[in-house]
Amino acid sequence: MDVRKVFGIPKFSSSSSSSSSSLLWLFLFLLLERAIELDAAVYIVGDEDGWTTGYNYLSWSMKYNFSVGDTLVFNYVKGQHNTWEVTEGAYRSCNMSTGVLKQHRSGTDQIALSEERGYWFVCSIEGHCPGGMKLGVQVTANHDAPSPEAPPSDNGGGQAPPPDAGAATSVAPAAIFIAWFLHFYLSFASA
Ligand SMILES: [Cu+2]
Repeated sequence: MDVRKVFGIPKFSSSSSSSSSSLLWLFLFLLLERAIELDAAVYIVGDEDGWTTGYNYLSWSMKYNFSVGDTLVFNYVKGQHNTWEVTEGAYRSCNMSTGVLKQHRSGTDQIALSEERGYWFVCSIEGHCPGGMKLGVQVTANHDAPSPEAPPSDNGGGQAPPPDAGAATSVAPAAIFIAWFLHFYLSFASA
């Protein structure tokens, strides 16, 4: 008696289609993972102006709703600026003698907003924080949380809609279709 037949264990050595099928599912898995990632937004701080002096980052931050899973990217010429994550107190006072949480200085600092809380960033180069190189963002639970009415804002600013809600829902069916198509294509190719 062939034990593999009883338990339905595939014979990998004799079947080429089972290995291509495994690759197919890996491909599908990667596509779906990518689709889920697309639900998280990446924000270039200061948009095309980047992280620099003479820019109003308070106005910039009020254009968006930041959610857990999103990423902030600080772009600047390495050595001319930096990105220090600090406490709210250090952010407000621009006094970095205490309250420094993390120091970034790569020139393309990518900061994952992984927690539901306020994040506070400054440039520590002398004069830059008092000159406006400071950013505070309030990170909320997620994009899809229902918000029947815009919550009251202490800034009185308008609420911008989430920038990319729904991106994942359009990519996932496409991934399934591509995998389905490849499944039949590979069946033909290996026949
Ligand atoms: Cu600076």
